[in-house]
Amino acid sequence: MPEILQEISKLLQQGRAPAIKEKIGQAIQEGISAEQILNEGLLAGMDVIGERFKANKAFIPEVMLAARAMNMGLSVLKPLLTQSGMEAKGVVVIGTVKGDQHDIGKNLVRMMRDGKGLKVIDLGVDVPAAKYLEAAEQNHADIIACSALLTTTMKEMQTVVELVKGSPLYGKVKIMVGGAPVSQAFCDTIGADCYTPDAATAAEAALALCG
Ligand code: B1M
Repeated sequence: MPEILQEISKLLQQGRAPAIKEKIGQAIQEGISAEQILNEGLLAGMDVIGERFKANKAFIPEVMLAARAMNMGLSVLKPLLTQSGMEAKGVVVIGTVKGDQHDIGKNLVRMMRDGKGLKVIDLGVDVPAAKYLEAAEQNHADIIACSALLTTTMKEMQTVVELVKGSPLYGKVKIMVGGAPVSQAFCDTIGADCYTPDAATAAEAALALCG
């Protein structure tokens, strides 16, 4: 692995957002692909922070700084991971469910979908079930996409599924779910339409559902 990717991973772990921005610029100039910078630099660094957080070796302020650096890094990579100027192939309403503030995975899914030429309406974090439906109706969405990172909040996805089933959107909108605690079995149990484990497959599946 190029040394600069290890440096990016380290800077992410240290939460050094401006330095990450500079280092990513340098990696791009060295000809390293955006995908490799994302996977082997930024996400590798976030994995380390995640493990340390789990083991009570990293604490919330440190994790928040790492998250800020991650989002800064994603903003630099965004133009390279997405294509612009094409006609929208479908409309997706995306958000992190009610009670959940984690947005990095959701931002990544959004970015990959932008890259597939889908129009993505991002409702942010802590999104109540009714707000997904409201936005889907207003924007004639093809897909409602829910992200959750907490075992305590993933149940909110079931509320979204049930609200859609009782609304005029039923049959018109597909519901996609994802996030670290979510699985295919959970998706089947709540009656959502599609589960994918990562942002790249989420983008491909969304495109297929719109097609
Ligand atoms: Co939190 N946190 N956190 N956290 N945090 C986790 C999730 C945790 C696993 C850490 C741990 O203890 N091991 C744990 C959850 C345990 C559980 O529920 N079983 C946890 C906890 C407990 C908490 C708090 C409760 C801590 C506290 O306050 N005591 C608190 C909750 C706040 C709240 O939401 N109400 C909290 C807070 C925070 C921060 C604010 C400090 C920060 C979030 C900052 C932010 O997002 N802006 C944070 C972070 C950063 C993490 C970890 C370290 C990293 C999460 C992340 O961004 N990963 C996380 C530990 C870990 O995951 N190892 C942890 C990188 C991201 C790219 O991955 O989001 O999984 P992920 O997305 C993936 C896939 O899941 C998928 O695509 C992405 C990859 O391509 N995906 C989808 C995601 N959404 C999708 C949707 C799709 C399809 C795929 O379709 C719709």
